[in-house]
Amino acid sequence: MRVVRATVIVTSPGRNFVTLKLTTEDGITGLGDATVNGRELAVAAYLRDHVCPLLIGMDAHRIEHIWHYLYRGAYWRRGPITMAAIAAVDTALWDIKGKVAGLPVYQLLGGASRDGITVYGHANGETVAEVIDQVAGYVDRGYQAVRVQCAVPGVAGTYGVAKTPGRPYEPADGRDRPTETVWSTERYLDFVPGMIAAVRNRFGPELRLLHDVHHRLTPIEAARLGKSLEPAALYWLEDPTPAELQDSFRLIRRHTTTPIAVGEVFNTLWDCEQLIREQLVDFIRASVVHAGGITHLRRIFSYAELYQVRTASHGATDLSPVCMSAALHLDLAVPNFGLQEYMPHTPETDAVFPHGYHFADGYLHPSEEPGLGVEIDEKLAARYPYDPAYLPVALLADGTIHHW
Ligand code: EZ4
Ligand code: CO
Repeated sequence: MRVVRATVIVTSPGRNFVTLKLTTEDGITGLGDATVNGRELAVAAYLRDHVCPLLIGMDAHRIEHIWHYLYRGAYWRRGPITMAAIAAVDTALWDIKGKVAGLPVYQLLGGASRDGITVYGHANGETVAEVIDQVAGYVDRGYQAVRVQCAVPGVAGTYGVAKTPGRPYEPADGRDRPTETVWSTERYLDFVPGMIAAVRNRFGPELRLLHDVHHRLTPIEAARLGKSLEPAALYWLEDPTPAELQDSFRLIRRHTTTPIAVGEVFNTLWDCEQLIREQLVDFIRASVVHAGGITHLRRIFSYAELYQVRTASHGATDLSPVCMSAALHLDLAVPNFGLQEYMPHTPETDAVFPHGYHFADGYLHPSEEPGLGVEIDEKLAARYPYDPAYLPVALLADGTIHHW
């Protein structure tokens, strides 16, 4: 079953998405997400110029072989652009295999290990009262887990707080250059424990509460925060410190039992091998699009399972509905599923990517259609041309570049 066409579709129905579409000689199509927020055209070029020509004539059934052909065959390994491109090919091939088999992809991965995918929503308030209101809204809609972020008084443009209420907040909105936000570790560390304690007191012990630090702290500051949050019994504290230096997490572990989730920017198993093997994290946040597709993410999850590390795939709105569909099939199948991030896309995005996954009573359910159960409306996609956008940068008061 030869691949006869490989096309890259860049569309911006509210934000930019890069999608790979493969077509086989019998007219079967498969989709893969290749979006790297703020660097979209680099992946589009990597695919168009270097990968699509190689795929023509290849046997679409040889998923594992093609993965290694693109990984080993490039010589230059890893990195977000390479791995997002490989992910898109891999995801599209799983989609095709499912359609050929007449089965949803989770059936090809071993079948359902659970009845539905527990997801968490995002509460992002300007004030603690607003955060509590938003959490209450999620609880009313049946969510069992909520990530809580709140504007820190005196810190303009705190990560995770929407500029326009109700709009997805990852603000890849700097058109010519990144917008600049300020950061104060002192104000943040002073404010966050009280904010989270207030939410915990209001909602009781059962609701899973999460908080994302977005790599802003040093290891010892992260240790202090983890310790101060212990009474609130977080489900996880996310990205407490940058993970390039993995020994940092040994230091955090020495001081706190607050569970740690890391990995939304990871590209391969080699980015988290030590973190998992030394049990320095509790949840691994790698995603289908940024960690080499279903084939490689499954490998990461299997490795994590050996060490009782659970899955927690990144699912922000800069990952397209194609990635979300793929994530749900994997989430349903793996034994060590933990929790899936879920931010609904805008109606414009949903219209460009019609999909069968749906939310009911706190759970997401993948489509039962053969393959991934997501398509792309190319005519509609063409009405939303690429729109340059950058993620913000964060500066300290003296102008030093900090981690955003
Ligand atoms: O800032 O996806 O947990 N979610 C996150 C996201 C990231 C964006 C970056 O593109 O940290 O909101
Ligand atoms: Co995050």
